[in-house]
Amino acid sequence: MKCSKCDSIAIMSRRYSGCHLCADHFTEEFEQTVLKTLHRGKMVEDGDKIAVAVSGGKDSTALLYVLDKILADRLEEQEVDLFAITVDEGINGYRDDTMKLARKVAGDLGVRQEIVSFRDEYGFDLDRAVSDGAMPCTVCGVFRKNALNRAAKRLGATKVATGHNLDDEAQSVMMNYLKGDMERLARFRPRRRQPGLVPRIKPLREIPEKEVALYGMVRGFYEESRECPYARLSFRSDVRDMMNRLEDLFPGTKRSTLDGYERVLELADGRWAQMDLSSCRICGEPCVRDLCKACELQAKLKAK
Ligand code: Q46
Ligand code: ZN
Ligand code: ZN
Repeated sequence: MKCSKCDSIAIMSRRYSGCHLCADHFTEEFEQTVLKTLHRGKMVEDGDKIAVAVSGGKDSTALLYVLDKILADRLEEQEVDLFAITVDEGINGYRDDTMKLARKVAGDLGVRQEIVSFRDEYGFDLDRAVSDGAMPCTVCGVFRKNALNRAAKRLGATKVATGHNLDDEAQSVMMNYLKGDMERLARFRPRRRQPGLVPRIKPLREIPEKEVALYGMVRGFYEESRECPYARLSFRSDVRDMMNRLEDLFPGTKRSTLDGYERVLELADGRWAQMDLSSCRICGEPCVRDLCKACELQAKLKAK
């Protein structure tokens, strides 16, 4: 099959648009889409110090690679700065491999990297918390968010960039709809800054997961990594399977889920209140009540 833009052989096709692309046109389009996402969301401003959350998985390594590439001139001119933060949750038989990949990609690109671990920050490996009965993805999500924000502030970051792709975003929207969690759904797309919270940017949010993986393969840095052993235990995993099935049957479902959410947000503007966050009385991190989720969890785990 030929590329829709030139005579070369296509390496991918999109069922929802009928477009086929060769390797060169695919990478060009991928990088253009990321640039457009950055511009549209005014995600990167002069003077920004961007902390890229790099786990070593395919999304975050692609994110570090593509940001380093498309911001190359601005990095050279020192208009912006870019570094990696890797959080080691302590997941035996899984994290060691991805940590290696994270170190490799940061090293290859010459991007400095800060590593923080659950053990150092909270006194627990995730495996230990799970063996004490905790829900893995709940603990993981709460501690990781907290650790990233704390490390980003310590290192003077003005933005935290994460590798969430279109699939992740559509899943998150669907999960919050299914749970009826309107407050979380409103917070999912923050419209204002909250004190103490380094703003997050998601430059890959318009790109399907499969295309993020393909970008890594075409650019030659993709390495197959295992799935987290806890991944199948989460609600997200069921929603992911459901969305994948729907996407197979009705191509474009993931994109329309996200686009529909954006339209609902516009229509509901001002009706879904985004709470003012306060500061945790123990660690000072932003939170909804007087204790942040990380301190709450840490206390529960210590009590066990
Ligand atoms: S690493 Fe952590 Fe994921 Fe593993 S425990 Fe769940 S949240 S599945 S991205
Ligand atoms: Zn082409
Ligand atoms: Zn706290």
